Amino acid sequence: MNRLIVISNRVSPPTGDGPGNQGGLAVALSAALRESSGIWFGWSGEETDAFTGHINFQRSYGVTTATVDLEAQDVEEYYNGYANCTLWPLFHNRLDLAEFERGFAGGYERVNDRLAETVAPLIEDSDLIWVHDYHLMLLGRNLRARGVNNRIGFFLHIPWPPARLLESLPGHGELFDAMLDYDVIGFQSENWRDSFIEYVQGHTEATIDQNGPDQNGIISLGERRAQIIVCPIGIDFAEFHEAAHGEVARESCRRMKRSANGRTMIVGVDRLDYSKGLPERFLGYERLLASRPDLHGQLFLLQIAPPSREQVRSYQQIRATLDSLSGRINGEFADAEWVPLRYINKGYPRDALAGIYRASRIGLITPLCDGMNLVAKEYVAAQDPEDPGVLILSQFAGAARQLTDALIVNPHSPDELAEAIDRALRMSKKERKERWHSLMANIRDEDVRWWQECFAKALAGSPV
Ligand code: GDG
Repeated sequence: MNRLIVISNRVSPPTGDGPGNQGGLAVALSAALRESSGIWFGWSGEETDAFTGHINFQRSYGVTTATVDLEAQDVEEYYNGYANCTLWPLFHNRLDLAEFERGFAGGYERVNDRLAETVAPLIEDSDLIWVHDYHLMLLGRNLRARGVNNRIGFFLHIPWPPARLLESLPGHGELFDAMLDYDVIGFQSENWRDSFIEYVQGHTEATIDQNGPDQNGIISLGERRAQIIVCPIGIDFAEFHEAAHGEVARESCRRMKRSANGRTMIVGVDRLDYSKGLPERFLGYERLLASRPDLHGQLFLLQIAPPSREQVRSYQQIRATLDSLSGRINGEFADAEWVPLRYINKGYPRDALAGIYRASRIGLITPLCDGMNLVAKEYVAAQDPEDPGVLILSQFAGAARQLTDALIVNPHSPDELAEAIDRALRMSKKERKERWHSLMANIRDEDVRWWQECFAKALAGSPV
């Protein structure tokens, strides 16, 4: 078995916490790293006065991690700047929020180069290298420049934007060209793959051969060839299922039901991010309350939204918008005995979250643009098979391509959201069970280990 080197912006080694308290990605990558005696390399999350490239090696639960500190300027330009203020908004269709600062692009190039310089000496000839996400799109190129000829794969966790949007990015051609230094490029869904191919066809000299066995395509430019794969990430089904049946989840479910006091509960769980469609979700819920006074006092929406990227202005703005919208909705509709919207800016342990999902009749997951969306899958996995809830899912989440038996909605339309909630409230138990069984089959079969194996196979050069 070849040794695996995983490279990602941040490293999250196993913590040894109980079932359900480690994210699925960390669990899947840790298992693969453990089995191949691999290394997980990335930024430590810490700042240092001057970059030294000193690597801090640690071992936890059989996984070796190697992390480096970055300079404050690196963090500002590469992470807060190019990753979070340029690429993230642009790749999530928010050109209006994207900032195109040369300093950010310079910082991104510098950090991708520094990380390549630091990790290159750790790489041995037969290692397979798996680079993750939009923070590190140039890393493969920088490794090649240092003579690394190993197979290197890249997986994009977020969407690839439509070509007409990517065109707005200064230096988009170089960014794309650097992608061809990867042997494998993985996307979460066919939609993002198609946008990538649209860009290749309309803006580059590269050619695409889509006649291979997997139909996704091989992109060639000169001597370079990159295989495209679609490989949707899943959850750690077995572990999440166990967590959902554990004592913490059961107690959290009981407490939520007690607190609901007979009212129907709708749940949303999202990092507080403008891509997740939270204002639009609140407006759809408000539309329902405005048009259906008979529902007042009968239901409530619990929105859990732990703050994220608080240094970035657009995140401060979305938080202020939501504070004001939630205040308006509760001000208008609440009475002394009922609050229609419970809006919470803190996170919960994952096993407690599983209990909250289970107590909720409806999972309302309506991002405006999302690479995949794992909350949708967790919600389904946590349901009671005898009385499952209904998943309402945005058509713009990568997950919508797999979870076709959810109620699929356009998250921009308050009327469609209100109608979908009404339909979910009225759905018979028989229909709920049928839909849930079909959703579960996908979530169980295409779990995070399936995803990891699917990518690893392509990376090893085997047919997917
Ligand atoms: C990116 C892409 C893609 C949320 N609140 C709490 C909590 N969470 C956990 C959820 C879930 C995870 O965070 C969020 O994952 P998502 O997939 O929904 O979204 P992103 O963070 O934007 O992730 C996305 C993903 O990468 C993987 O490829 O699916 O499209 O944007 O697991 O449960 N966890 C805990 N408490 C909370 O309050 N413990």
